[in-house]
Amino acid sequence: MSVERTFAMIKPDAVGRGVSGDILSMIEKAGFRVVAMKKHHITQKQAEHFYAVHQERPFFSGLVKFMTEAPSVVMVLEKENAIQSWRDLMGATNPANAAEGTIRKKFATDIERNCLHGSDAPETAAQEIPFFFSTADLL
Ligand code: 3AN
Repeated sequence: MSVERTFAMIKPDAVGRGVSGDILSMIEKAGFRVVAMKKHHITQKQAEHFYAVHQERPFFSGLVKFMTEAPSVVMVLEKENAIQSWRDLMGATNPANAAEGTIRKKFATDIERNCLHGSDAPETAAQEIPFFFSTADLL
C-alpha cells in the first residue's frame, strides 16, 4: 500500500445542518491529512459535468438540483490507501445500509442527501482533484 490522495466532498445537506465540523473531526481522527479544503457552491454546469457518468440515470436531475442548492466543502485527503479508506469511512451510498461507525450512518438522511462524496478509483481521483484544486493548492 502507498500514500494516496482522494477527492472528498461534504455535500450541501451536511454543510447546511452545521455538521461539517463534526465530519472533519471524524476524518482527522481516522488519520487523514487534509491537503486542501474550501467551501464551494457548485454551479449547474459544474454539477452536470462532475456527475456526467450518471446522466442517463433517473435520479440525475434531482442530484444536480440538490448539489446546486447550497455550498459544499471540497477537500483533498491523503493517507495510505486513501481512496478505499475514505469510502469505508463514508459508509454505503444508501445510509440505510451504512455500517455503525461510518459518517453516513451517523449523519446521512437518504440515498440522495447522503452527506458525502468520495472518488471511487485512482482514475476518478485524478480527474476530480484538478476539477476543484490547482497545483498550487496541492503542494
Ligand atoms: P457514491 O456517492 O457512494 O460513490 P454513486 O457514485 O453511485 O455513489 O452515486 C453518486 C450520487 O448519486 C450519490 N452520492 C447519491 O447522492 C446519488 N444517488 C446514487 N444512487 C441514487 C439513487 N438510487 N437515488 C437517488 N440518488 C442516488
